[in-house]
Amino acid sequence: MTQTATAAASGESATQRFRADKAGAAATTSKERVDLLARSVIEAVHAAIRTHKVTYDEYNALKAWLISVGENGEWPLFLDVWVEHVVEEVATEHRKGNKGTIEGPYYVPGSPDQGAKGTVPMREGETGTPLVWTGKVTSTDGSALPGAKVEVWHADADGFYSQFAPGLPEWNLRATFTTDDDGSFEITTIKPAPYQIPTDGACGRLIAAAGWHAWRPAHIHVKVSAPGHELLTAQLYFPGDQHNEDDIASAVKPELLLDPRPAGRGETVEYGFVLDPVRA
Ligand code: MBD
Ligand code: FE
Repeated sequence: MTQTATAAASGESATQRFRADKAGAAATTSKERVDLLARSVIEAVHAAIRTHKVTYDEYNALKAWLISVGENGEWPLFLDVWVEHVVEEVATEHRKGNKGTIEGPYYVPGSPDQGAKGTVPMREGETGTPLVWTGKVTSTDGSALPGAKVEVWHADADGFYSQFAPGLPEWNLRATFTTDDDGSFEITTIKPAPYQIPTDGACGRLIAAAGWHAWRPAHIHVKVSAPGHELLTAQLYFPGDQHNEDDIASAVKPELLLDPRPAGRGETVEYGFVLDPVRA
């Protein structure tokens, strides 16, 4: 593989993905909401300028940086890392079932369906500790949800997501599972590694300029859906990861920590999902 992953290339892919799946939402926002929210955000910027006595040099540095975020296609990355976690918190505060967390920029719908039990598509000799994950999807009243969809996606050992980094098979480490009659599923994959967001683009330059770090803890993304229930978007994390406490995307919650145990050549873990019925 001679191609290298760049922030601009993964940013461009994330931007295209967003345009294809979600860009239509603008049409449904009323004039009154746009007026309220745009004014509120602009006034928050004014307040920061007054409080910190922002200079023209700083204003021009911001302008240059914002231009490069767009040029690098990094608006999905910037928003999902520094803003989405609060949107998710507000959107799901009524729920009684599973905690969720942010989706991030690298979801792709339509991954191959493996039935109730199977292995996530991966390359021959894919690097990483094998992980067998069993669980059950239920409703908040405890009833099993057969036919629920459990979509999973995660990075490889080098921190790359298929369809956003070059040289990976299209559906590498992406799959959909469908729960069987008692709501259960069994997923075989590999444990992902801690993940660094791209450092060679505009978001990376912000991180370096501010003296932050670019790390997220190792995580497996999931979307769990069933008829009559709210879609659950979450990520699962591993105990002891040094970035569980300082995730750059602020997306770790204690309810989302797995508890894997050694088994054979790999590890095994049990984790199920409780979905909220759609509100009347
Ligand atoms: C990721 O893999 C991710 O999950 C988030 C939220 C942001 C950047 C990369
Ligand atoms: Fe991720």
